[in-house]
Amino acid sequence: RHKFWETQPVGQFKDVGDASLAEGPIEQPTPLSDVKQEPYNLPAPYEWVTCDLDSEEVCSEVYTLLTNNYVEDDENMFRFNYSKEFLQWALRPPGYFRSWHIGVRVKTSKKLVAFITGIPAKIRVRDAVVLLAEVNFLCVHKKLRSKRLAPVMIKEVTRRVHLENIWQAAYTAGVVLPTPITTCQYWHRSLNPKKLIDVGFSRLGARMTMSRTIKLYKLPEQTTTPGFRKMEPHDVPAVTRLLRNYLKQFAVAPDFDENDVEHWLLPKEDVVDSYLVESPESHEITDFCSFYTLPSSILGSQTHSVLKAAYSYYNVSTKTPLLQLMNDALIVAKKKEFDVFNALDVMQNETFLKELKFGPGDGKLHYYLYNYRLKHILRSSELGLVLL
Ligand code: MYA
Ligand code: JJ1
Repeated sequence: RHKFWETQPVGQFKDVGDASLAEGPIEQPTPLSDVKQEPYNLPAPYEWVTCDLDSEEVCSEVYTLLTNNYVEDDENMFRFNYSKEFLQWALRPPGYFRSWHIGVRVKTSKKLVAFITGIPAKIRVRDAVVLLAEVNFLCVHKKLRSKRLAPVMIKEVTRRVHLENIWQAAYTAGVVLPTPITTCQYWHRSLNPKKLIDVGFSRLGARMTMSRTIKLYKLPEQTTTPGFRKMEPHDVPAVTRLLRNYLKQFAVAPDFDENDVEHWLLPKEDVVDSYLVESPESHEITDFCSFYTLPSSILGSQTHSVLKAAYSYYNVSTKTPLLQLMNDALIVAKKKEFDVFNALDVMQNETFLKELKFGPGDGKLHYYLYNYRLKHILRSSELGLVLL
């Protein structure tokens, strides 16, 4: 059934639930001198390129490939539209490897037709901190689908990760592969219900009019938590402490240091937003919330071309109830003219989703580890990791 994935060191369907197999790496590392030195073979018309994302021109080519060919919903109504600034942020974290930004071009025309990336990350899996590659942005041009290019691209990124002496990876997909460590549900909170209904993202509920719907989703103009403010550079040490302490409770979560927090969580316009609560009395940082900006192209509409979506990222509550903190996040997202606020049912998100009028979407997101076995599938609430 999975001619490629059956050959890879990943949990196989036949082994699900087999507690006799140990938790940890599936295969041992080989000496670096045994890692294949030459790239895998592509079909003759194509060639490998390393994409230099410092180059405005290359970045635009990647942006165009993804804008026209990346992930769509199951009815092909919307397509992720990651911005160039977002891609540069997502792909150049501390310690990134340029060699993991892999393109495929047509030899004759030099047109970019496929892409896959890795970035290094430290992820804690129960008690073990694993240095791994987060693999993302796998994309094959629509005209080149079903030619088995994806397996070659996955093998090539694997080879380049191995060359850096890294032997594990984490990735997400909307499709079921061998075998998820957990499966998450997408939830959506309407901020601009009229537009969402107009473009077919959501529907008028039973016995609901447009004006009742708009009223249902209305939010206050101002946030409610005293001391709620945007994160600033001098907050990095306090936010790092808060987040590290919070993420301890999850079975799988990033092991962020201050450099990571500076990169991933300091606000970057139209890319990532972070807010925190500074106690008006003690000036302690007690709570934190963040979301990233990922618009989608609207494929069919005469009236609107982009859906502006915020995605819940990392949130920590120690003093402000999470429900109140996330309500403030919705208020700032609405002020920034997002149409919808999306979240997965990871971490403690289930404690606010229904109450804050999120509704379940038609999409699921499966999380995977490469060359690392877990004895048991996790509940989504045991997952402390959000990939972009
Ligand atoms: S997930 C986002 C993926 N991208 C999209 O969905 C964009 C739109 N779709 C496309 O561009 C193509 O349909 C893609 C497949 C490129 C997805 N992850 O070439 P094919 C398997 C893994 O004939 P195509 C993200 O970016 C499929 O089961 N495998 O198919 C994370 C089959 O194998 P098998 C996938 O449709 C990516 C084979 O590919 C996926 O032309 C993580 C068919 O190949 C998928 N999303 O192209 C990658 N979709 O026969 C893994 C299909 O066995 C990283 N397939 O069932 C692993 C870790 C590597 C590093 C390890 C370091 C140590
Ligand atoms: O956005 C998604 N679904 C929307 C739109 C559905 C359009 C028809 N298919 C949705 N809308 C309902 C919202 C409604 C608002 C009021 C309350 C009730 C709910 O459900 C879905 C997620 O639900 N998104 C996708 O399908 C996109 C792909 C998701 C998989 C991504 C995998 C790629 C990751 C690689 O890193």
